[in-house]
Amino acid sequence: MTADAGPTSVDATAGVDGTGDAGATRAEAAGTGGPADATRLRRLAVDTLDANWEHDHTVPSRTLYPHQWSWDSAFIAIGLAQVRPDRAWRELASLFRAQWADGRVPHIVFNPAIRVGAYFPGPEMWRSADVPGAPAVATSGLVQPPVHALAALLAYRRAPDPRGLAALRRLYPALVAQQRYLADRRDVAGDGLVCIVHPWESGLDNSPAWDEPMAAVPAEAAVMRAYRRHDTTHADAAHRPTDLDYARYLAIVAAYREHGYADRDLADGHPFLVECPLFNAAFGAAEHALAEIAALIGDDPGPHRARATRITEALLRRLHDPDTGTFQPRDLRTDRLVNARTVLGLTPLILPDLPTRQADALVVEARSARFGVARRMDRPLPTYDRTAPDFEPLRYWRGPSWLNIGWLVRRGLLTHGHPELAAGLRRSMIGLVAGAGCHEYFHPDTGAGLGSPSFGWTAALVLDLLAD
Ligand code: 9WN
Repeated sequence: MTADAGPTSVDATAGVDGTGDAGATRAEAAGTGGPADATRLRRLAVDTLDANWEHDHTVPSRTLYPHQWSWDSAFIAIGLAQVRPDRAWRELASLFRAQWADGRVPHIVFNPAIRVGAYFPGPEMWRSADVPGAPAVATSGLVQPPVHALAALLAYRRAPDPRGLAALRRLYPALVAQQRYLADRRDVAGDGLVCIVHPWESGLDNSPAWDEPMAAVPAEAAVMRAYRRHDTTHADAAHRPTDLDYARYLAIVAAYREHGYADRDLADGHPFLVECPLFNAAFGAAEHALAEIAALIGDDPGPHRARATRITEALLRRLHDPDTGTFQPRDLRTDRLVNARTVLGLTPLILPDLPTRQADALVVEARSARFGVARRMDRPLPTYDRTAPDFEPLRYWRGPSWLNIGWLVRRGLLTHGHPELAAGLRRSMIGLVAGAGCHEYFHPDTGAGLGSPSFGWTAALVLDLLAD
């Protein structure tokens, strides 16, 4: 059981489905109906964001993740823009203050006021201060999916005032530098796609998508006896990555750190090199968003549009699996596509220039028994093929439902002309929060809340969904 401060769950029996839809699921019925329910949910979400606000950023969770995380801040800014626009811009500004000289936006920015040991692995493992070009504040050396340009654009659309425009103008060069880092330093295969060098960079840390590449990383679970994991004191160990996963995570961090976090020659020996469909879809979507931001601030959108086109073409060439019709990660160490069918494969739907044929195939995959997207969803969207024998309904990214992923898939469904499916997914996601509160993730069968009960992006994204 976790012990975050702030509001916990709402009464699952409160509120009825005012739409009169027969056959609504329990989660859907628990509060997606009348305006009173929406008000109650909004209150819960705002209270959660307020409780997690920490001087210039929002912590994902007070207990499990007490620092600033990169893609969390992006999702959180989207929700904050509606209720606390000033904080939305401060959230993004504080993250980008920690950008490295090479343009990388670190996946964790450590708050020096938090006691040593409150999160593992902490600054002592990353040792960013030893690296020329790292900021004064301690950070990790990894990145996360670049959803920030999209977040900045959407935040501005929610609060389109002169302060927002000024904030966009200030952020734009940093967002461009973030993309340039990824394009110039992380295109390990030279194919126009970004390579991630650690599963943490995907944001879906222990997804079955990484099982094949991770199996090749030499490590032993016993290594973890030398460390104290912090996550398992706040969350059930059965929900979290295993000790063997962590031993491998640390081995990959050590390899990258010893390489000075330099990206040259990675192909010669770095133990984990993967092209991820979600990361690269975000990379492409960022160029589409930058084109719109450029137009808003009087800059030239043309180069962004051209780059966006090239990224979509590269995704199609390198990560599209014609046998399944979906997108799969490519393990650069074997040059093979990974087999596991995870929700990562659906996320290129967020690209507006994905051709209709491939988009349609992704919609077929989304509607299949594997993922169950429907106008009336009887269960939440899982993160992994629920028909797979190794589907795990409780373990983190190996089955449970997460709001940021549902939010991205819904956005993709809207982009490609499936408003009814998008509406079904939206109802299902709002129902999850109505039934269980702003949890970190949810049981993919029952909708029960799992992980942290007061999680930042869940609160922010439910606000965004309610506003649509
Ligand atoms: C490692 C903060 C982060 C999210 C990731 C999620 C989890 C960290 C951890 O928490 O990862 O980065 O300690 O498990 O997997 O997506 O950004 O919420």
